[in-house]
Amino acid sequence: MYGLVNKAIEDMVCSHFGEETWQTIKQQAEIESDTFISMEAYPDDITHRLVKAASQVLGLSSSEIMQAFGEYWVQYTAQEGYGEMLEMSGDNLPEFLQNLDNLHARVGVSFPQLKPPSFECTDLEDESLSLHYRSMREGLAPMVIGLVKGLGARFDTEVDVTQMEKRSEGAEHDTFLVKYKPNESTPA
Ligand code: 1MF
Repeated sequence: MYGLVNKAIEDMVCSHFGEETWQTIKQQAEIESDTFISMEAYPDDITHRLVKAASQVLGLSSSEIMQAFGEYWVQYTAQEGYGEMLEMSGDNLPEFLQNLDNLHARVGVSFPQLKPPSFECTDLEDESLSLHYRSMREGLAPMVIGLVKGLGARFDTEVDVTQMEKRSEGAEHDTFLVKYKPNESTPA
């Protein structure tokens, strides 16, 4: 994945646990390079090693770390140069989810080594939808749960995500039931 992903993991760990903990995690993951370059494509193995090492050092499950990372990614990319792109992708949670394939198509034009996942929305109701996630990568479903929660925070929307079908258990792809409720607070 692009170095931006590994940089986001670094930023998340450093902001919560400090630079020293990050160095320990990097060492445990046997990462040689001092810094990641956002626009360089790295082997997925690097990211997986970082998640595994973070899980060992912090005493959290890999799935907890990936979920936290998904939530973090939404705010991190918003402040690291992709704010405008995110703004163009929708004003609310269901709209944003329906525009994700377009977002990845736009990123993919400039960065050809992107391996974009696909997100398809079906069964659209007032307060729920089914989200179908298809990816060239395996094992990232917990991150998707975090990503949707991160979008909930972005749009001030209460969200509940339940995984209905798991590729890891033989399904053709991962499916999530997303229930949401915008917070209709009236500004003063
Ligand atoms: O292949 C990739 O390197 C890759 C990296 C990140 C593919 C997708 C993504 C984003 N995606 C990660 C989880 C799924 C991965 C998978 O299944 O293969 C999260 C998608 C997402 C979901 C909900 C809400 C927001 C989301 O992401 C917004 C987004 C997506 C891509 C980028 C930024 C924000 C992006 C921008 C530039 C990139 C890479 C990704 O690469 C750079 C960076 C700096 C300079 C040059 C290229």
